[in-house]
Amino acid sequence: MKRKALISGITGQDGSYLAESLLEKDYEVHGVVRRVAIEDPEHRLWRIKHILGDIELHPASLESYPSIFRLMRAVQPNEVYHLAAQSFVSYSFEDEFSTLNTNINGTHYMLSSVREVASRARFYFAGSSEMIGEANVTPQNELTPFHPRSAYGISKVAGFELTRNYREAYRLHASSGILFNHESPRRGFEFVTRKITSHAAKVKLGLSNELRLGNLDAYRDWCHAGEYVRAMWLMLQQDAPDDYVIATGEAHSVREFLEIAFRYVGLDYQDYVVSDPQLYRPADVTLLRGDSSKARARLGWSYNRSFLDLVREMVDRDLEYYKKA
Ligand code: NDP
Ligand code: GDR
Repeated sequence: MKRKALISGITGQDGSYLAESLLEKDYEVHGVVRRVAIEDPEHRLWRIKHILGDIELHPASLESYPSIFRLMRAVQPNEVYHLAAQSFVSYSFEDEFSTLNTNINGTHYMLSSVREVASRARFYFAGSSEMIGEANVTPQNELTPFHPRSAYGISKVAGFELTRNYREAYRLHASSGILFNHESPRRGFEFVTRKITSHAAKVKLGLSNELRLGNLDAYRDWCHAGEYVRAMWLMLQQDAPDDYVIATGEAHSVREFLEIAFRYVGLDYQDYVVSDPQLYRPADVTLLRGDSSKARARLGWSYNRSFLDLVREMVDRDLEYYKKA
């Protein structure tokens, strides 16, 4: 019989890559989506348009325990990947309340439903390097103390602790990935990498002549999202649940990303970038660089794409996108 996976956040960047990868492994793939997504597939399902015939989507609300509970009971998944979240750190400063509600309660509802009606299912929680936040050591690993710098980071710490508590108290096979930044041509336009690559493409094509940005001196450990969904799956294939840092071990600044993207299309970013004080966060994270030795040793996880290739792939795809637009 096919193994069944249930993915929350299947319409997002990671959810779309994970769904593809599970289909390749011959899973029956189910996705939790907002009702509005089903009503507006053109805009809301663009990342999974090409696999819609192969997956089953279920409308449910992360804000409603009964809707998650009923879905879990009906699907009876073998594996649950809880990726849905208000994932934009900047927005969490504008609305702490909805970020905390969605990210903490949504995770709690998923865990509690698994415990009540699918307790043999294996559970993955999408933790983040934003839980580590302003670290006192570099590189950061599973033992680095958490010092989140936003409501988003705080909500992920709560989700991480809930997941650990369900593992310890109720013996759920529940694991968390502490994933560092990962990007791709499917990244949302609000995140800095896609904002940069889309503007590099637009400037090159004469569709824009300005890019407004905030802090260019933050360092992030950036990888391709396609590489990270494999790590999520590997975590759920282990006999025992655990928590793993997934990172490349390389950090680059926003400024370096910007320089490379603009240089790739033959331009100097300094001619187009405007510093916008509104885009600086009340508290930012200065330097994230992860140490994923544990994942390499225990999961056999490794990655094989370079930072330069990631930037170039994103710019290339944005050039194609805006040429067609
Ligand atoms: P995206 O922002 O691309 O996707 C988020 C997903 O969550 C979408 O499917 C979105 O649905 C869904 N969602 C958001 N709010 C709600 C809500 N209120 N109710 C139901 N669904 C909701 O994120 P990524 O794919 O990049 O990230 C996946 C997960 O991994 C997130 O939890 C994120 O916080 C975490 N993470 C991401 C990292 C990264 O670098 N990408 C690094 C570390 C952790 P809709 O399409 O309808 O809005
Ligand atoms: P991040 O990603 O906060 O690391 O969270 P983001 O791309 O939003 O910011 C990275 C860094 O760039 C700086 N920055 C800007 N950021 C945005 N979005 N827009 C700008 O104009 C801009 N100018 C400078 C930021 O200040 C920051 O330092 C991502 C998300 O995917 C989270 O869900 C995930 O948990 C973490 O990565 C790991």
